[in-house]
Amino acid sequence: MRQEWFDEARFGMFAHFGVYSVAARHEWVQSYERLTDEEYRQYADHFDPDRFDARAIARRAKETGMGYVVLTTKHHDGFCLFDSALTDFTSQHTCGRDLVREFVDAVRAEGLEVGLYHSLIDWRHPDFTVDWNHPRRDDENAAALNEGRDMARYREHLHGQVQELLTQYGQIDYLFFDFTYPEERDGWAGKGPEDWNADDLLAMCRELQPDMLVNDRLGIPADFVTPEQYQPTAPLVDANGVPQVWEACQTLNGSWGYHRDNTDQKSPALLVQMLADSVSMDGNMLLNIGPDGRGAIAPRDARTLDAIGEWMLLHRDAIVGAGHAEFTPPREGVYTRRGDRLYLHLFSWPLGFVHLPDLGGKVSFARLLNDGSWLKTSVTDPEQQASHMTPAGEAEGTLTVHLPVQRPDVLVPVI
Ligand code: H79
Repeated sequence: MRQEWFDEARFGMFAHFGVYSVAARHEWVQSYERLTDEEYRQYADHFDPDRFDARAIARRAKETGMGYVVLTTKHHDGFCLFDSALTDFTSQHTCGRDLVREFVDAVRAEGLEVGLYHSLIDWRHPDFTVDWNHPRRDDENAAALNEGRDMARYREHLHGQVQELLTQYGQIDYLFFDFTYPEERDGWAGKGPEDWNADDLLAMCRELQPDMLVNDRLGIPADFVTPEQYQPTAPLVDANGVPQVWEACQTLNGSWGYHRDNTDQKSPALLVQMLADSVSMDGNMLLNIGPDGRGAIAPRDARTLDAIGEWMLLHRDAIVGAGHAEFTPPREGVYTRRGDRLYLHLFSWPLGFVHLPDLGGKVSFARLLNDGSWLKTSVTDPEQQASHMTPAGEAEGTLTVHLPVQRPDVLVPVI
């Protein structure tokens, strides 16, 4: 099955890097601030990623416990990190480097799966029509800007670049297209699967890279669905109730590209909770870093990844190869399951005991995962329900796990 490695890995790294990393105020800066191509060009002219070290990124992903890494080959601004015959707006042109090649080689060398991100949107291409998220939508006479633009020619460009990526870099394991927005807004059109000729584009992916996973953002069903910056509240199913392979993509501070002045950093403990939460619902988490204007992993991001990596070192078995468990967890946390081992990720640390409904008689041994230490358990005796020694209202068969008063000194304790 195509997605076996993906289900197993559960945790991947996203890296958003481009000329917007030099602007350092969100990867949508050109659209948010309605910058002209000329105004935006200065960031490309001064794009000099002297500290972009693909091996360091790949190594960091591995040390964080991640199984795959995904790099932006082109974002909505149209700037390519690879050597494309179809445009000069590339890293090859500005700094003489094919960063996609460096990335693919480095990720493979670490034994991780290789993922590429490619934007369907291209604000710089002369044939890409102005729509509601285009930087030029507020220009005087904006509608006239669409005269002479021809999406058929853009489609050729898009398909051509995807073909380059899927034929010149060896085996690609994963492709994240971004994104489809068919609804109208503010009197402007959006773009749907027919704008990309999604059927043919997906068929080409299948032909060139038969084992590659493709996400759902062409606007047609593919291999996995991609909730962005939110956590589903239950395992995802399609309209017919069929379970979906899914991956939540998440930022460290709300921006995908490096945003220097945004200090709204999620804590390592919250990020581990989000990861456990995803796995508890049979999903993956793709955690993003935005390398800085020189291509280096920002120190605050490195510290966050270090802390998560330290947790993963001890708790890997509760994440990698794990998935949903058919038991109702206690209010303190979530379950994951791997084989016949059930893991309880405790998001809060209760006083003395945690009570697990329906698990009485089902657990042969309980321990803390971080240090392997045994935890005493007892099964609530229904005769004792009324006594002051046991909490009222617990169902028959509740397993009580006795906890030390001291919370283990890890981001999220797991039993
Ligand atoms: O590259 C990053 C962002 O710049 C870009 N996607 C991430 C990975 C992005 N910016 N804004 N958006 C995406 C908003 C788009 C959200 C949607 Fe969807 C994507 C709407 C439909 C597809 C997420 C998944 C929300 C609904 C389904």
